[in-house]
Amino acid sequence: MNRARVFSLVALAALVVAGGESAFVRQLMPVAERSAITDTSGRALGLHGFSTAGSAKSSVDGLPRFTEADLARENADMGTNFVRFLISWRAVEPQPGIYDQAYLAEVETRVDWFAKQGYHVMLDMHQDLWGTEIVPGMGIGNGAPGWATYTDGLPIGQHDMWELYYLDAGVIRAFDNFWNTTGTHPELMDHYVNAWKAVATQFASNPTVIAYDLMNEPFGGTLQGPAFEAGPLTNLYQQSLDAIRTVDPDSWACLEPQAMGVNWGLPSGLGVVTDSRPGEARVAFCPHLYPLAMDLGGGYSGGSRDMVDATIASWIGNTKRTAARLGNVPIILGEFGLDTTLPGALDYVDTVYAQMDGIHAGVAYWSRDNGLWGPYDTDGVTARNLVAAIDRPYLRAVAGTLQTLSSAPDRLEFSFTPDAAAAAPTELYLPAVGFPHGAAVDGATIAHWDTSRRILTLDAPGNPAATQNIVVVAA
Ligand code: IDC
Repeated sequence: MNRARVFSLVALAALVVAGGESAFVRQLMPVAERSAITDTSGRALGLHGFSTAGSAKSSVDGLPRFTEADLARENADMGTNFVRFLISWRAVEPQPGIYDQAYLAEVETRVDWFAKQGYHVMLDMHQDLWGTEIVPGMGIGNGAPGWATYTDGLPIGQHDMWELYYLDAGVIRAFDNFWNTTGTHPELMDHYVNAWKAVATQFASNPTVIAYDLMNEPFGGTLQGPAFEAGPLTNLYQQSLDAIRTVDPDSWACLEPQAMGVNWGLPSGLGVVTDSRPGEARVAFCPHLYPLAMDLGGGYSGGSRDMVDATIASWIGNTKRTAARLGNVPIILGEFGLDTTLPGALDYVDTVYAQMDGIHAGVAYWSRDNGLWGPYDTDGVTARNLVAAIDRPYLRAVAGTLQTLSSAPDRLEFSFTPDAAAAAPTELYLPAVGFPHGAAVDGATIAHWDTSRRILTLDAPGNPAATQNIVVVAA
């Protein structure tokens, strides 16, 4: 990392540190019990999986290079139950007002692969740097359709680090036009909202799709921090959810904060989004975690490790406060990841999962692409070191409200308040490496042990009124 790049990243940081919640607001936030994303049986879900996949960003058909066999391999190797599946506005609405039903059907074919393996799907409307057409033919950005890309002739440079394109005038202008900060494109946000309605129309009756991640890593252009997040971003989310609710009363809406700064542990100024569905609100907070010290190339060792730990600590505090402020909403870590050849990389992965257990957050690792950040080599088959780090014990679903959770490679300990209305049992995933001969359980009775899928099912508790304290160890 040369000095110029470090300074550029520090400049990015300076753009956003002025934003966020005030210390006053922070002090008033209660640390309240959070709700959880639930399945159709009313169980609180533990979500472990990948963002699948970056390869969808640039493919002509908008689909990731990912096959049903790839999914079977992933499930056998790591026991995942969740996917953050990349879709894009350019593929949903290739021409203004024209929705590509063939594309949506292809997405649903993939959703059905996940359904057969017992997964839950979150559809992620992905974008980076606005769209593929910010510099036509260069493959720099992704997400928005060409017809919605207005850089107004402003320049876009050339950078080694993709994030630095966010500082270029042409990219900033494309966002300013979308958020209608320029006052010249009020139609663009309406199109985006209606694109979500088209997606929700396709998936409303598909129980495998549990959530919609309304926008990947929102960027405010010339608006940053609360001016952006509490302004046009909250407004777009509200309009999108309202449109989704006209066709889909049940799926969750996942709200990402602005990425810049919040990815590094700074607070979010996102506003409250209300859910018009009857019953409980189904809104979740889904930030990303990318410590700046890691971006600077230091990995997770020495002084860089200390900085990363400090980032994780502030990220957790700020994430909990924002989730409380948004209405005690559930948390999903929508992205974290790194080049796992960096020093200490797997320790970092372990640390993040342990910390997310502590706040009961679902996790989607970035990403399910082959190569240095992913679980498999470029051949798509040879397991990399990441596989062992992701293949960890976790709670797939709990028939009640989770109170505490902690895990080690050969142990899972948790407590929960049973919910008599839950129509399916508590389920755990226990990897072969830590549980070669299955599990012994204290505090509950084993109903079933699926040795091939490595899923342990527990009987409903004898006394449903009492908090259950359960310890699962290797047999
Ligand atoms: C990265 C891809 C990289 C691509 C870049 C721009 O790994 O190949 O060139 O996007 O499209 C994010 C983004 C996610 C990024 C990821 C890793 O949400 O799209 O993928 N990342 O850089 N935010 C922070 C990191």
